[in-house]
Amino acid sequence: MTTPEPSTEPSTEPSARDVDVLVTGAGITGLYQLYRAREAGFSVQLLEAGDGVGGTWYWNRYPGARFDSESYTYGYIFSKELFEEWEWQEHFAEQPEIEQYLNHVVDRFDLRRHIRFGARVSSAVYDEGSGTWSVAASDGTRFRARYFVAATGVLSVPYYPEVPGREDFRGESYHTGLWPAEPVDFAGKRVAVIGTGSSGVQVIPTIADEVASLTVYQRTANWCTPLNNAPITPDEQAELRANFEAMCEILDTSPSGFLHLAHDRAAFDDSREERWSFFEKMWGSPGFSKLTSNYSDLLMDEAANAEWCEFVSEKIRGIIEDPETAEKLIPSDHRFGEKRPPFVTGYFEAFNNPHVELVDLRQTPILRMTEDGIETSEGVREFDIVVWATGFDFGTGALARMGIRGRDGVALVDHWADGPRTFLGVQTAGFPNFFFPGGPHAAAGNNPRYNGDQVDFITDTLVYLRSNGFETIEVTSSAEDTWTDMIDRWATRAPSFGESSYYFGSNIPGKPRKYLLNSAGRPKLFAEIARVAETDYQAFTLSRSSDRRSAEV
Ligand code: NA7
Repeated sequence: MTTPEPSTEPSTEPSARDVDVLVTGAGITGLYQLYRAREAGFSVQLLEAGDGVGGTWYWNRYPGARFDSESYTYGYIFSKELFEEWEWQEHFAEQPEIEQYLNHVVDRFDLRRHIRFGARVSSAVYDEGSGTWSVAASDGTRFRARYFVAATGVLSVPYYPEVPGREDFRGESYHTGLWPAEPVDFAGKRVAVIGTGSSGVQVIPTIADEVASLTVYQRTANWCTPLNNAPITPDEQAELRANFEAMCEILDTSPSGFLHLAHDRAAFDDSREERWSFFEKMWGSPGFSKLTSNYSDLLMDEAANAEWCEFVSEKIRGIIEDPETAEKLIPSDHRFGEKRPPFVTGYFEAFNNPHVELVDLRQTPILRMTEDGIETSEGVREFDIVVWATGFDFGTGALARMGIRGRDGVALVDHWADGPRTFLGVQTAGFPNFFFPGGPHAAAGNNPRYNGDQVDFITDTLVYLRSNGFETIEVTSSAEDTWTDMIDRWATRAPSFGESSYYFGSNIPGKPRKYLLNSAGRPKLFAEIARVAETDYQAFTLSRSSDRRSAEV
């Protein structure tokens, strides 16, 4: 990682505007933070790099981009009125509907006037004297904020692999995570998609019928299972509204923020026949239930996991007509759940289309991009459009690029040189009054539920500080150590996400291999938050400006 230069401008620079809370990022977490802080009576400004709201759901507007958590469980549940008036059209909404929803939320709660678009934070420096953050954005605006909240997301910095000659390609080239606002015309084009993670497997079947030819460059096959999406019927809409409180209860007590209840049986409590019949039910179930409602020991018992993988492999072989292609699409290097499983609609079926072809990069690696296409060890293929579905600098990518410097001018990237260190995934020692909900160590499940918990905690904390006359808050190193050690311990619990997963940062050359999620789940987060309140914020150092002045004397 590189260390951005600090701003040399003084924090009292006349054009800097004062604000209680400066939020960065108009995604689901940042908008909720804006709403909560404003409702609590703070002055709030939100800076957003894009030209519209949505965050990840603004930039990832590639064809086929959609939720794979149920729409009504991913959207906000803080307002029953909002829930009742917004009718999601599908159980797993597509990107345009998601963007419309978030715009609706912004207008319904009159949040837009607090948002500045086209303002990418370029530096954020803590000023110890005043206990404030001096924040500069790419559009020239400057703010001095008491509290700085970076809600910049975990999937916001697209990753392009270092393929020689990438810039030489003269055709159209797009990254799924930086998709243009204008529609891309795929009709009759020769298209390549590189990458078969959750994004690639959504794009591929969506454009397959439109293109002249589609070549899929796969390095690692993933355990894809059906999303089983459907429109929400009028009866289901009525049911959702009638059961709002019950749904919230389940979501608020779910360890990973999903609606799907855990199964009460281990795999070998059942006979093989019963297991395969249950697997069939899982195959037909919606989204993440294949992970959360499958046999209780699926991720812990190797034999159980292997049998589910055998079942899924049989399904893949049953769908794909060409046996060689089928074998290439069956993962051979990881078990189900070791990497983030994608959920698909028509993905395997797309390969039955004669103009869709799979290139196995394990057999024929990419050597370089040429002006006209992609060269692998088997030769050059020419393309009109190349889609890079090659993932993100996950977890810490955005925070590392904002020029964040805390006490004594220490850069966040230096403090985190060996991987992120946090308490509750919201604060890090040496960076007073700085919070990062929805960042590293935040979630391992249905993200908005965890991130919302963090925003609630941050807002309650700001209110506590105000009520008790404190102006600065900084987590202690020992609280940070305890939480970070806990995160690392949970990360190695076999056989959850493997180290080959980008959840350890392993997709980015040179990035430290450190776990970036919180696999202890929300119960652990809730327990720690409760402890913070019970112990009067012992995990933090709180101070008033008079304390700081006396310390300086
Ligand atoms: P992912 O899941 O990180 O997938 C990236 C894909 O790109 C994956 O198939 C990678 O293969 C592939 N990749 C990366 N580098 C290369 C190179 N150099 N050559 C060929 N292929 C490469 O990102 P997504 O955008 O699909 O999904 C991110 C999240 O969005 C997902 O988890 C959901 O939360 C939604 P690899 O597996 O590394 O061999």
